Amino acid sequence: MSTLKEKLHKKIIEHRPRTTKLLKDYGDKVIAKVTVEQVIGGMRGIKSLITDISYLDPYEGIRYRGYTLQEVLKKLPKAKGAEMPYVEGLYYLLLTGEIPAQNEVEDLIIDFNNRRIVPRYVWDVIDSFPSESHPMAILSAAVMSLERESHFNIKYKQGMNKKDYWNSTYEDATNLLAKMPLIGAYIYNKLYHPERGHRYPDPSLDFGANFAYMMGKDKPYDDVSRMYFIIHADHESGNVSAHTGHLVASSLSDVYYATSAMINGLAGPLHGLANQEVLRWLQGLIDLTHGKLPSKDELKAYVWKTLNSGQVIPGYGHAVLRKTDPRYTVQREFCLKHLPNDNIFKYVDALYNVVPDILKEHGKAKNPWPNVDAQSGVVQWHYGVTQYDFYTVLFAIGRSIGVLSNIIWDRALGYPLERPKSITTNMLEEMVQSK
Ligand code: NMX
Ligand code: MLT
Repeated sequence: MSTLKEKLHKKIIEHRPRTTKLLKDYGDKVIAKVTVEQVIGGMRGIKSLITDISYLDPYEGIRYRGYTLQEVLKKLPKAKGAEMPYVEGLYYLLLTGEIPAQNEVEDLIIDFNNRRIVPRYVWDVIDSFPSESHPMAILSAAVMSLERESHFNIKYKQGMNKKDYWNSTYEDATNLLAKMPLIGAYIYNKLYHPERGHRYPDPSLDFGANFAYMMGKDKPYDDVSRMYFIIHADHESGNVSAHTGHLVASSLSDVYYATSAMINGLAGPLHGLANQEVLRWLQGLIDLTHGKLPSKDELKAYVWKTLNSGQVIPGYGHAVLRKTDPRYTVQREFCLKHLPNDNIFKYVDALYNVVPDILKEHGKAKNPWPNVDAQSGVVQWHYGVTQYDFYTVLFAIGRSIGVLSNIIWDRALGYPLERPKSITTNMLEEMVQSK
């Protein structure tokens, strides 16, 4: 057993009695009420999911296993000379709750390397897509095609004990995670650089650096990749992608089915695809102003035009957050350090100074502040990834770290099939009248 798996096993054994006690001693304790608005309004704020991997405070933003993003970026081990930590270290942290030592991450990097081989048929699936296909559709299908590799399914058919579900799920999850950057880079090269072809990974490199290498990008794109994958990894469990992954896995569908499903949820413009939408919207503004930074009044007019035509301002607002997303801030700080004179960054920064006030005046969005997606495309564009359809694939690679960690723990703690109850409009009307 690898060091990480041993540590995880120990943590699972320690944790199980807490869940058992909660269920046995407090199973019928009421912890929340549900309003009509919540039932009709997308279940906002209903506390009905449990996870220890991350928690989202509306004013502070995300914490992974209790650590803020700044703390995660500071404390996790890094490669020599790197600004951003190893992605493998984040997987260790999310699974165990502990910051790994340098040698523990190095072991994990070797383990990931050994799991990187992608079967030929996955490349065939990707190659069979027409080149106009959206990269998220290709990614979802590529992950789905790997389903036949599932260890969980083999063990399940052999009659596995429920207590052991986590073990083969860990194998499947780690196998898939190690392959995600290869699949992403292959899709990128196929769609946008067919002349270059696929670059096979360099076994001496970690998750982030390898991705940069396969994308054909020089430093500091290795750090950009590490930063990207780390900040997008998890956002507690109610967001569409994490929730979809959890829901699908709750029927004991394997991690390939669940991850493909989470990718499909992430591909919507109100969720992960917003990063692509931000760049599309920005390009509209840049074209309109011929690349010359507009005045405050011109910016305001552009924002109001979007709102008045019944569209949302991409990259702003959030279902839970009520302040500027710390993931936005991490990327902004990176931009200030590495690309302060980038023209698109200047547009993004100028918009930051006008959009929140306009959204407040508009009076609809509960959160007028920017989310992660308002900044993420700018960094990619700067380093030459200008094909913004691809941006959500980067989000998906990052998000798979959190979703897969959650699924392993779901199985370890024996969380059951998810199956909430629905009611009809008639029933709801009767319920409110009888109150
Ligand atoms: N621009 C214009 N209107 C907005 C915005 C925005 N950025 N954000 C919210 N609203 C509107 C929203 O459409 C709704 O209008 P209506 O009453 O007509 O249906 C109203 O304000 C209330 O919505 P909220 O309760 O504030 O937001 P909700 O929780 O429903 O949705 C988002 C959250 C993120 C879907 C929403 O803020 C949005 O559409 N933002 C733009 C898209 C985006 O950036 N998504 C990325 C989110 C982060 N991620 O990576 O997933
Ligand atoms: C996310 O990272 O999943 C998004 O910010 C959306 C959310 O948390 O609802």
